[in-house]
Amino acid sequence: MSDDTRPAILVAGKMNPRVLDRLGNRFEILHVDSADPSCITPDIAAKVRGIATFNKVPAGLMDALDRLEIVANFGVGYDGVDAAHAATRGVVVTNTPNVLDDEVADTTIGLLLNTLRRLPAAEAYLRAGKWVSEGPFPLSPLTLRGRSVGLYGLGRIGLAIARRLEAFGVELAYHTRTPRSDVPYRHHTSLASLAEAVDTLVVIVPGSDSTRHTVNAEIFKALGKNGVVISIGRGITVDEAALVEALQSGTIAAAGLDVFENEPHVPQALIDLPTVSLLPHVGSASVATRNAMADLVADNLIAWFETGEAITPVEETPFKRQAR
Ligand code: NAP
Ligand code: 8YV
Repeated sequence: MSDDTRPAILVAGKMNPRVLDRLGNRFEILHVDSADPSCITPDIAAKVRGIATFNKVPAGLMDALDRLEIVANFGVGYDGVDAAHAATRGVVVTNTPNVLDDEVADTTIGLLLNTLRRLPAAEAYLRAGKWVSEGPFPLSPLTLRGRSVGLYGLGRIGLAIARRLEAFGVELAYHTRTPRSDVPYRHHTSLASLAEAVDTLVVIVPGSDSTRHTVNAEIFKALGKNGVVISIGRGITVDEAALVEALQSGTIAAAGLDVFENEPHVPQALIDLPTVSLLPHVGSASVATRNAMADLVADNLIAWFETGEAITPVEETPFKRQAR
């Protein structure tokens, strides 16, 4: 074994290069191919005290690392990190809240307008020379004008989306488990009640057992034939098979999706539908915002080992570092 005394950080698979640059000489970085516990050799197990991850740390990987203290996730959503298991082990999990709110909210507005006004199809039409050969692009059957928008989730990003939508002059309502006291929008105690009340649903809840497939056939029926669904939280919240059915049958009018159940795989039936606007999970994907996220990943690791306290621990693991 080496006599390196720097804390060892495990990177399983890919990591944003800025995270690795920022960790610099303070840490020893150990790379393995995947988050599968079988990748952990006795030498790695004896050293690793932290993990930097793109949202994939199963319980088995934590259990293969006796000295593990911290899992620093690149992303605000940490549904791929078993935070409940980390809590039982006294391991702190950190994520990247706040620094991406505005970027993801901007993307959501773009996706909403693309879906309603068919702007990507209009651009493809121009690029294909059809404006010249066939004349003006067909009028969009849908518009944001006169719509009422329901937000499923009104946390950091949901609120940033709502603030933007206020400027568009649409009616706003929301569903969360706990109503907020600091917003003027109408709260609905159930998602079904929200879907009955609005014609446009923006899905910005975390992926979890409590949200899995909650946007389903019942919700599409409640939205109605003018209904539009925009999904920017996590793919598992939307029942994709039921969504395809609802779009094909005209139960709802259109959908815009940035996240999918089995990324990067997108069902061909969705790709084939002209009433769907699709993005490859780019909500936060600008260089500036990804740099800010990378800095927060690195700063959490640095703070943990230098001050004994992480900057943005998730709610399941509000731990401080004990002398170990
Ligand atoms: P947040 O501040 O924790 O907000 C989550 C919101 O969802 C809260 O309003 C919460 O309210 C609500 N919620 C959670 N579980 C619920 C349930 N079972 N039923 C109803 N409402 C529920 O999180 P955030 O920072 O806004 O991020 C939200 C999610 O967006 C992330 O977890 C991530 O998955 C996703 N995301 C996607 C991208 C992208 O690139 N597409 C980028 C960033 C984030 P209550 O707790 O009161 O219910
Ligand atoms: C990231 C995200 O693109 O923060 C999140 O939860 O979904 C996105 O901002 C993703 O986590 C990077 O892996």
